[in-house]
Amino acid sequence: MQNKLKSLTLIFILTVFFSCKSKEKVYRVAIAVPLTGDIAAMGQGMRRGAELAIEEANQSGRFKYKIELRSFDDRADPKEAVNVANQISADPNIVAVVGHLNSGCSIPAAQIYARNNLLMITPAATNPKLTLQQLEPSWKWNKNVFRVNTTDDVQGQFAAQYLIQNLKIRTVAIIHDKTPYGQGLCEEFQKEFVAKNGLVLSFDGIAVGEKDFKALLTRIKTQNPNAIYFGGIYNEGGLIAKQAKELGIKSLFISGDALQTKEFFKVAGAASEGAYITNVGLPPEKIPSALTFLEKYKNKFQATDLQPYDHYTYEAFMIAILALEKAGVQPDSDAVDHSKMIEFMRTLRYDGVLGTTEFDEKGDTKNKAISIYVVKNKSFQALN
Ligand code: ABU
Repeated sequence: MQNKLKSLTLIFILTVFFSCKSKEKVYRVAIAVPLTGDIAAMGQGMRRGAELAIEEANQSGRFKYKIELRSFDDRADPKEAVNVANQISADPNIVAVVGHLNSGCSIPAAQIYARNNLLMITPAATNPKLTLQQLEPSWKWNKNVFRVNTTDDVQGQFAAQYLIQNLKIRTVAIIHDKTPYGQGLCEEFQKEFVAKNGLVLSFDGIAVGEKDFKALLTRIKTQNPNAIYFGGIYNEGGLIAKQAKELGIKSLFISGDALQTKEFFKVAGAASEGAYITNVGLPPEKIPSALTFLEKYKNKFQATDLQPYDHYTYEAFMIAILALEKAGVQPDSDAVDHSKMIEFMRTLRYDGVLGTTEFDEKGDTKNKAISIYVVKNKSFQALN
């Protein structure tokens, strides 16, 4: 009889324990980036940044709920990004989305999140239109889009000024990949380069996925530009740098943030030496508040290289989680107030791995720092 009573007591305790456990509230934060395809290396890096942030938040003991990461693969394809945005918006437990990587994906996906009043923070898309579109009369929704990295108008201007003032470059050939990022960056660069009395010898578009640039580069060789400015991602950028060297082109090669990855060295090989690359924000090694993140990243992911947007993604997650904690979670129910989370973002002043983040009326960070690197011995050496 006593044994039976003990068993029943044990069953009761276990039932109560597990039913309490299963009632633990879970909030999800989504990441939407390319996890497969040609630029998956950058998307996978962003997911590593997200994993670190979620792990740290759950281990902090700050929350009565659990935060879960949900990953979505947009394959760097704008149509897939819209599909993914619809899936994310349909999950009532998703409280915010961090993404997308590509401006061409982020711009249309943002409209889906806006319709569903879901907070979106991009840690990588640099085309100004992403946030500017929220000021258009056709934007009937909450201004839900925020960006923790600065934009291509700032980056393009910086590159043009650096070439003219620091490197005494007078003539350039410009090549872009016809995406909102690549073409947009080149247009901004061109505007400033011309304004500073530089001469643009040519402005050409190539296609993402193209592999042979010899015909275009042979024409550019006859122009003998001081520099080739490229707007696009490391696969095409690496091949252009490599094939230019093979053709004996001596022009300096310069590009933007989507080439600040060791993947560029793998594609370009020895031709990456001497290339100049700009990135949005300061090098994380130079930001004291980023050092702990860098150490944790190294400990968790060992020899895996930091990709350009991993620390931005970590920061975007930390901010989304803070918005959930301070404004989203309601004291008397499990429901999340999405409008309050978005309002909270407008008042945010956050000191983290990117330095201080505050947002302007468009949702862009007020931190406009740009860094520039030169490639030496297969590493990016910061010049500012
Ligand atoms: N920021 C460069 C890569 C992502 C994009 O803006 O398309």
